Amino acid sequence: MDKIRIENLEVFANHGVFPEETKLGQKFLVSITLHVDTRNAGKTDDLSKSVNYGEVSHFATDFLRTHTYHLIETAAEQLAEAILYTYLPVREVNIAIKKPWAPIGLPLESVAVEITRKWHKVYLAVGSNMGDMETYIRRGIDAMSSLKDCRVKRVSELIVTKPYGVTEQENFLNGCLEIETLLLPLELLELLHEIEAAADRKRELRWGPRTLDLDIIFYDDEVIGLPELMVPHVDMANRSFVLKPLAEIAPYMIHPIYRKTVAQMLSELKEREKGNEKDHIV
Ligand code: A4P
Ligand code: MG
Repeated sequence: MDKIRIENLEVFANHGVFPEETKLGQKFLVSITLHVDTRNAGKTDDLSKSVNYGEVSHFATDFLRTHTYHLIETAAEQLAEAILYTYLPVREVNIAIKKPWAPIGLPLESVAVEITRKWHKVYLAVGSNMGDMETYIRRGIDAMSSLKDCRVKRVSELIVTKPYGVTEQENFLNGCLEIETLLLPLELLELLHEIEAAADRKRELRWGPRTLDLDIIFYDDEVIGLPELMVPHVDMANRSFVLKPLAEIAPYMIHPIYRKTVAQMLSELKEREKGNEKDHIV
């Protein structure tokens, strides 16, 4: 993606662990790289189609002057989030904060932290087969969209499906959603567990009945193999209750390992299930 760079913006502010730093203040040098698609602005010569670097420079200066943090790590983290919340065309931001006068009692040119933060595109599968299933699902989605660091972009139709795995249980209501989030994968998993817990979810039986289940299907095109989190979801290729609603909102999304689109995975699953009793869509 194209980039707009602001380099070594000088800001006099009060961040630091020592009391004299927060009291007297010192100079910080701030570099900001905005990942923005500038093609349209470049073709039309119209600033409203880009991001105004002057405005962002003033925004960063005001932000760093009006907040006081012990750590430049925190200053960079908070500034990155504030920019990503405020300037919608900015998909990713890189921030470096240098402290040329760091009081460490030794001569040094500067110390700096540099971080990159971005909006991640994530697909989630949602399911319920207890109580008022639709209400549990809609409340779960609302809980997610009420958070600053998550934006719900698309929600598929909710479909009734036959239970897969443990088959002696009620039918499910299933769907998929596309979200954008600043959360990292394990932070997102923790959030999903909190939303499930708020929906009276009890973990009694694996694959058993549940009020609300939220699974991460894709996280950008990352492949994650941790004991507590596997992405893409390991069994998605065998689940029509995932692939069908996912194909509605992201048919051309490519599985990063199988290198197949969601639509292709769905049609291959239908082919495999043809003729036997395994069609899980009611
Ligand atoms: N975990 C690992 N990878 C992921 C991921 N990509 N997303 C871990 C979310 N969680 C992931 O899940 C167990 C643990 O899996 C989590 O703590 C997390 O660390 P859980 O939700 O606590 O338990 P579970 O849901 O009973 O087990 P599991 O294996 O996640 O079951 P599934 O795969 O969610 O399947 N039939 C129909 N028709 N529709 C359904 O929605 N759902 C299930 C549950 C079975 N049959 C179904 C449906
Ligand atoms: Mg689950």
